[in-house]
Amino acid sequence: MQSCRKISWLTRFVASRSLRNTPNRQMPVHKSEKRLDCVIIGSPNAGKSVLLNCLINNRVAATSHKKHTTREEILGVYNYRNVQLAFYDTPGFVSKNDTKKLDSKTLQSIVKSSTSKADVVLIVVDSAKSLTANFMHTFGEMVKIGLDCAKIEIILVLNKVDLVEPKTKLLEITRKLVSLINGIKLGPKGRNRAVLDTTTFMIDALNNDGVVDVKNYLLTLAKYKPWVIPKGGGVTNLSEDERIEQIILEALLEHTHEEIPYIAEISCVSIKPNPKYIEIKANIFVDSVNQRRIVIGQQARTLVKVRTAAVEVLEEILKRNVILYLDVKLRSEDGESGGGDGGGSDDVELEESGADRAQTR
Ligand SMILES: Nc1nc2c(ncn2[C@@H]2O[C@H](COP(=O)(O)OP(=O)(O)OP(=O)(O)O)[C@@H](O)[C@H]2O)c(=O)[nH]1
Ligand SMILES: [Mg+2]
Repeated sequence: MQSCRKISWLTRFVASRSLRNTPNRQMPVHKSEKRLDCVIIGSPNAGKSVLLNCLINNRVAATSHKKHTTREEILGVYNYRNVQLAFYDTPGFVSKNDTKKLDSKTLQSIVKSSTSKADVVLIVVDSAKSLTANFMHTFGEMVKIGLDCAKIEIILVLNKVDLVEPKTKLLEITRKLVSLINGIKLGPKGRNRAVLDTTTFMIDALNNDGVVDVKNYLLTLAKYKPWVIPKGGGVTNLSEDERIEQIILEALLEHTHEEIPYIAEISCVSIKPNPKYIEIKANIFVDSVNQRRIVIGQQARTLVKVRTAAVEVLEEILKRNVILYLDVKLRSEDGESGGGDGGGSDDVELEESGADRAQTR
């Protein structure tokens, strides 16, 4: 994850909430405001969310070494003088035929709906992975969507270049991918698609290497239109609850079994600021008793790890001490338990488990 600028979530919470319900067209148009809508697409695990966080110098999207971390569109903005770069992170793009783990149609429809608002589509590629026939097919599908939707251009972003040796390999990768893009431009729907430029960047998003060049280039493409998030309105359209949920999800991905994070649903129940700390309560909903056991772990060890990891990030971002209560619940108990009091007979609320009292500040 990237380092984070100090932000005041609490003061921006109300602004971001009301913003989510406000269609752009109702915002006053300031003639001096410029904006560029940039949609980030790419295969699962290509590093899209790391790139988003890096581009906006902040931490809004969960990232992990596991695939399908991002499940919904996430907006993050970077403001420079009168220009706002609006970046839309999307779920990993999976081919229509790929039905593993998650509903590929749902994921594709999220990607397509995000891409429809793009001035620029950034196609992120994990350059450390081999260009298999399967990948090239999926890449072709992404290029078609990009060329059909982007109003200005598509940008090829070769990410994870730090993992590629020798570096001359990158030229070969670029040649193959650009020739596929050019082939699509010259194809059946080529007339409309061919007018768009394609620029290639090679970056290491994890170490913020080369990302500033992407940003500087995008700044030159911005057009006169109102900002999607007004000045002082924060860096994302995610509510404070959703940002906290992203952080807990990231910790859950890090510390639990492969399938669990895909099943689990995190719901922030309350955020109570006190003079010395912020108290946050969140539920983790799962489908079965067995899944709950996995999330909690023996003597609540897994849940303690999840909580410790989440608290560390929350404290870094909020610059405050955080007390986090995690309650693992069955989805079927949701209604009965009244939304997070630990009403179900089998519930484990971490603060009461006695396993990590030392964390309490
Ligand atoms: N070495 C290296 N690792 C990277 C780089 N960018 C991202 N990663 C790692 O790649 C993994 C995936 O990163 P994410 O940003 O979560 O990938 P994503 O494309 O958003 O994945 P989904 O949301 O699942 O589609 C994480 O473990 C990152 O730390 C990079 O430039 N270099
Ligand atoms: Mg992601």
